[in-house]
Amino acid sequence: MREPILGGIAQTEQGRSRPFLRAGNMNCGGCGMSNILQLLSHAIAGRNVKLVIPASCGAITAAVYPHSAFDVPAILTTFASAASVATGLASVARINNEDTRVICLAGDGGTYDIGLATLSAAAERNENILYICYDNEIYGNTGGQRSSSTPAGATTASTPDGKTEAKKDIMAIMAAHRIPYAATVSIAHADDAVKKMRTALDTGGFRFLHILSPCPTGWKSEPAMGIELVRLAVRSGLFPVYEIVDGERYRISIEPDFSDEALAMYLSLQRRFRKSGITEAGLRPGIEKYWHGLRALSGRIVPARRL
Ligand SMILES: Cc1ncc(C[n+]2csc(CCOP(=O)(O)OP(=O)(O)O)c2C)c(N)n1
Ligand code: SF4
Repeated sequence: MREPILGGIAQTEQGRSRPFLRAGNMNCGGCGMSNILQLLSHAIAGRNVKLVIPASCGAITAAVYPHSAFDVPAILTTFASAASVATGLASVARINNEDTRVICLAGDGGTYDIGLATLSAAAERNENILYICYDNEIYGNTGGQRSSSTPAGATTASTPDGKTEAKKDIMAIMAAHRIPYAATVSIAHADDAVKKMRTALDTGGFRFLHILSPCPTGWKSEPAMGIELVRLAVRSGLFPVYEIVDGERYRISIEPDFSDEALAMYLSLQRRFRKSGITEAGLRPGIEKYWHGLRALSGRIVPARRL
């Protein structure tokens, strides 16, 4: 039996600690996706898992064949086929009566843009897959081009003056498929994150997790500030943390305080927002509009003073 080395620690059924993302992986220092994989280790805790990863930084994480930094079997796919390959693996597991969770791990480019057709098809068929989008808001692996998840105002390799279009609402798209479980996850709130990952692992049918994933390389931020950036995004209301059951029951998981100071700090700690000059005052109306919609969907009564 292999001894644990570095990386995420997973408790197996035998109580043995086991890393899910091992040392020797290729992620940049401070990569949010590494944090996600560490949290996933805690959630998996002995469950049998297979990973499907389309073209992305995640496809490089494992390092050079025949070595792998993942402690589970991982298949790398083209962008367009990830959800289809996962469908095949889930079908084989069902036919063989195997208790296996098939997890698709994809970036925002693979999710919001290039893989959207097969993602939608698998969600519509309610395939037994957990699809995790680690959203670094760029095509990170190819030098940081804009995706439809990049927020307005962010400078990328293909939007040198700052993107002008708003970020696509992927959660609304997934809710429209009426899948059993969808949630947004904050890596700055570990208990909530692991709880949601466990719910997603143990729910049948199609599940979707959307996780904001700091990318110091593309965001032009300090590697040590990733978790703090997510905390600021959640606190300011910029990244709402909530769950959607069956596409219609919305539950807000974490209440923001809508702090302008937190929003200003979020912007100032990333050089990608400098050139466009986007400010917290510029972002606030969009945040308010989103939260009004979210409150209405979650059936919460909105105090007059707050959103
Ligand atoms: C159809 C196709 N177009 C382009 C590429 C080149 N490519 C490989 S990884 C990548 C970026 C993926 O971005 P994202 O899905 O956001 O994941 P990240 O790299 O940020 O982890 C691109 C464009 C490709 N492999 N296939
Ligand atoms: S480019 Fe960004 S997402 Fe890719 S490994 Fe580096 S920090 Fe992580």
